[in-house]
Amino acid sequence: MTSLLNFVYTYISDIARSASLFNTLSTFHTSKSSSKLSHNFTNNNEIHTSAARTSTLLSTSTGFQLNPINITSYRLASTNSTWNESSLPDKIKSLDEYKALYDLSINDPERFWKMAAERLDWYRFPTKIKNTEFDYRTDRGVDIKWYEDGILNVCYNCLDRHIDHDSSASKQVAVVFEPDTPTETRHHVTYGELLRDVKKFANVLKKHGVKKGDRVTVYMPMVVDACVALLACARIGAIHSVVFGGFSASNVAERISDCDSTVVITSDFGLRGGKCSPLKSKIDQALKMKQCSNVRTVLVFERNYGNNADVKDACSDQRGTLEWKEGRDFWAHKEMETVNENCPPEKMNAEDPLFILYTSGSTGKPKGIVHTTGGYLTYTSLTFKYIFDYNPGDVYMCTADIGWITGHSYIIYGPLSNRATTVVFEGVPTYPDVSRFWNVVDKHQVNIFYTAPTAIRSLMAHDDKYVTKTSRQSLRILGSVGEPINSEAWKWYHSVVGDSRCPIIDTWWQTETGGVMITPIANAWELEPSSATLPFFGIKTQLFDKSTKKPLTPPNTGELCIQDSWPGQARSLYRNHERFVDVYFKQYPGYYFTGDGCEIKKNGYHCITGRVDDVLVISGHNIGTAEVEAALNEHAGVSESAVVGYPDKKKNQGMYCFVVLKDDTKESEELRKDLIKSVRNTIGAHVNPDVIHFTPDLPKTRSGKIMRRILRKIVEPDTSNLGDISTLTDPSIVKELIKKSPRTKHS
Ligand code: 6R9
Repeated sequence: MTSLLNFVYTYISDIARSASLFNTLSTFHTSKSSSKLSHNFTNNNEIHTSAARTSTLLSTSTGFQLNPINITSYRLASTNSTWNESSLPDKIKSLDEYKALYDLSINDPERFWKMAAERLDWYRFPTKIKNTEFDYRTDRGVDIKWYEDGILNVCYNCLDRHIDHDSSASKQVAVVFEPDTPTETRHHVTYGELLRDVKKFANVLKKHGVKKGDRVTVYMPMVVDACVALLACARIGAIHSVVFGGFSASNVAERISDCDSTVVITSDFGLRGGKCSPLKSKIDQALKMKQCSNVRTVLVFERNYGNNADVKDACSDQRGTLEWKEGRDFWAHKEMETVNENCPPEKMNAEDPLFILYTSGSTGKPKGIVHTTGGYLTYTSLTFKYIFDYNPGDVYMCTADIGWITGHSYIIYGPLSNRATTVVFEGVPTYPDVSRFWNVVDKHQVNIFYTAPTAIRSLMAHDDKYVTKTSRQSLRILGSVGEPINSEAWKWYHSVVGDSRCPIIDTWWQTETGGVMITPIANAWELEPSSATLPFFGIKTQLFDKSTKKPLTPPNTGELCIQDSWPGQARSLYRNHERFVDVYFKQYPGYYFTGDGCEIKKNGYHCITGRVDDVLVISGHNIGTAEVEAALNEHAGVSESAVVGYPDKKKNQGMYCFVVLKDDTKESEELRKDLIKSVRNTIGAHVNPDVIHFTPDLPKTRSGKIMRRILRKIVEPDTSNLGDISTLTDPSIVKELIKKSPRTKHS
């Protein structure tokens, strides 16, 4: 802790020296947690800051942006300032500074991304920065290389180098572990301790024959050992493939065999919301399947309660039943006792793969997204630092699971490469009650909090008192990722959770993009509810018309593409470059196709409208389901909704709305009519929901995304083949929906 404080003080005095701001230091010390930045909503939902900002030192020194943004077209009007420095700034303080650097990043990407790479430590600094081709019609075809002759190690950059540069880093907390049961004794892990465990575990992997380039499947709960597993792979150059702990045995088997892993890292159990999840048994089941016959080693971390005799062990019934295959299964902690602590990091080429992460595709066969070493780390490291305005000493918490890209990029690699303190949260937002997030924020004095709209919507369905009874004074920045955040949820997050004082950083990106692409930069410019605002450095967006395939000039709405490569992007699909090109580069030759719709407004702000395949065509009108959902969610009684189409001879498609009501709202015919009316009022009289189906819940994937594929099948109706529903949080909801659907009854 002392070192943390030292860090903060050193930092403050550095800033103070450069900005001659000694007189504001006391304000900073005392007001960091109590300062107010008040936002007023105007009629058009724009937010203007009305009070002088005191919550961060730099804003105090520069003054906050009080004027509306002066961008008249999508191409940001150039500024008078150009970037003449030889390195990147520590933070982005204003829209002008952003514009100067943005111009540079687009006009001279080599120079910009060279400066970004200088933030990392390299064994050999690259002489070639960018070498990329997006056009599949060229002889070269789609081919993406960044820093191709550079040599570095990701684990070294996340751990060793902080200690090598400043020995006090070894005592700084790297990971704060918040267990599922709040009363379980938590342990904080310092950079020194994490490095020691990673080195040992890396030696365990080596002992079991894992070499550079080998694939290792990781199937772990949200515990510190998961970070150890990933960083150990990175240290020795093994390619990790994390499979989310909620996936079924057959899903894991499919992913183990697709990338041909011979080693699996797991845990005996996992805990979520007080329930025990038998991870090791699921691996046992998976490995009995023929396609996994190549797996020769399973390394098992132990999840126990240590000295917490007072905590009920939710796994106690199952502990005695663990299967153990001698010669294949090994306890990680025992193996770690047999190896030494010395494990030099492997020297990796910048384009060597770092990991594979499977994401769902439209065909049902998962896509093994491949990310590489140098570009990925440069990008996640820079985005983390700028977007969240991370200051030394800040405590940062992201509620994602390491099974998803957000967990990879913004729990582990982005934060640790910046010497941040990152919270690993094992639990769920609603256990033991719906105050959990905010209690954790208070307990660990979290300054930056990053979560998903689905969590926000589920929490706002309950009484505000579950939030307001907590302090949350430590919070400075709130982030959102994963889906469009409707303006009601945005406003609730901003005003109730953030006490109208924390900017909402709505970050748009994808597994394929590696890191955040369109986003506000904390405190640099004004926000609008439901807008991810502006592209990050090096990201040039382009809209296209879906039917004519012609480029559109903003302000406009269309299909979102990216014009040129950025270092964090996926290089390919594992052993399937052809599918990579087909899915992302064939629709609009020369562009990366995101699959998302987007509106770019007059001021250049981007609003993601949802997946483009989520568009209904009703009586000749294109209607984004996300738009209808937003309208339904605006209604005071609605917690959440999902809209899908079904075939209709007259109108082409009919509109079917699944609606989850808030705790205190009862379904009624009157409410049904009211909802239809408000959709018509909000979007237009051409938008008429045909069916309103009230339901207590929606079928969701473990990462919180609504599984529309299943909803579509229910309303078509074609319920004979629903496909795999084992990845849902609660598969039983599907039966309920089928039973109650007027379309299944009458079919
Ligand atoms: C990081 C992540 C990617 C898809 C993406 C889009 C949706 C993510 C969003 C958002 C609107 C945001 N999405 N962030 N939509 N606003 N801020 O979620 O990756 O799981 O691959 O999902 O999620 O549709 O295309 P991934």
